[in-house]
Amino acid sequence: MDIVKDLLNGSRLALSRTITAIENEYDEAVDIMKELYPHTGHAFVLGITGPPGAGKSTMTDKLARAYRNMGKTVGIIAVDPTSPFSGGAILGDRIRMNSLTLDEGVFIRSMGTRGSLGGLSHKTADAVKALDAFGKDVIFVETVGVGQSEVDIVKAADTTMVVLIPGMGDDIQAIKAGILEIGDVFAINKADHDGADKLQMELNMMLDLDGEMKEWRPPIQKVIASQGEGINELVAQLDKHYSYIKENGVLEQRRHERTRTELMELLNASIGRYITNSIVKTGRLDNYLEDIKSRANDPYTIVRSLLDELLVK
Ligand SMILES: Nc1nc2c(ncn2[C@@H]2O[C@H](COP(=O)(O)OP(=O)(O)O)[C@@H](O)[C@H]2O)c(=O)[nH]1
Ligand SMILES: [Mg+2]
Repeated sequence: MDIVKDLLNGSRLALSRTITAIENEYDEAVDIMKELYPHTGHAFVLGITGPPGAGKSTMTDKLARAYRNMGKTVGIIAVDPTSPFSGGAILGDRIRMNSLTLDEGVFIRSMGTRGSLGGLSHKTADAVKALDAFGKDVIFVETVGVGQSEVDIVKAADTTMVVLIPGMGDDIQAIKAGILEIGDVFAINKADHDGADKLQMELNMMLDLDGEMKEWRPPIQKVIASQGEGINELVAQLDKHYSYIKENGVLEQRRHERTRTELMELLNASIGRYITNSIVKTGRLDNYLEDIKSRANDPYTIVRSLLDELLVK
């Protein structure tokens, strides 16, 4: 496909169109992904999550610049599950990442919810692959919050960084289960505000309790993203984690798990669609419903016979 050739040859327009196709679930997206797939698997994917306003975009901007200074190319996907807007960069993010927009070595894209959240995590994963095939060395996936849907989104990442800020009060209790599970590196941003040390202490306690059996103890880095303070240290921590997962087979294991999940989800979705096409659209479903309601038949028997009919050839 021409669009794939162009993307692989470095066309930003082709990359942009590809992500649009992924986002809108155009039929051609599947064909594009097929051809891009052999070119993926090279980028370091960094997930960044945390509450709204924590400074994720500000931090992404600074981190991206740090990686650019090391000669690496950067892709950024800002995912906002609460926003119906997408396409270009969400305005606030664009301002926050101002310094990057003129850099040819950086590609920024926002994605919002056009469909379901579940769909969003799958689309994010495909967008990451497009950036990867394009040749980006480092790909940031910024997503709001620390709930289950965000956890799904950051599953596309090799390393996950959780950004917290002082003054969240009891919130940290509420989110701790989720964040302890997914955070490889913790950043306490807005360290210029009161309470950063207290938050660090609380977090350290939680990680100590949680981490006894774990080989990797997530580091906690204090940052003032708006002033660029602590960014180099953060990059060092991220690099350290990436080296660790590469050397200890964790990266391999995570990618294996991710590949498995992806294949299973794709398969389930395809089977679901196939069944929908054969039962719902042909009107057979309504007949079954009548039979079930009148007790002429039951759901279990119908499912069994449909499976025999549709899947066993
Ligand atoms: N005081 C202070 N403000 C910051 C810091 N980092 C970011 N901010 C501000 O916090 C606000 C939210 O930042 P943003 O990056 O958009 O947060 P996001 O929603 O997590 O992406 C912006 O007004 C930033 O300028 C920091 O280290 N200290
Ligand atoms: Mg943001």
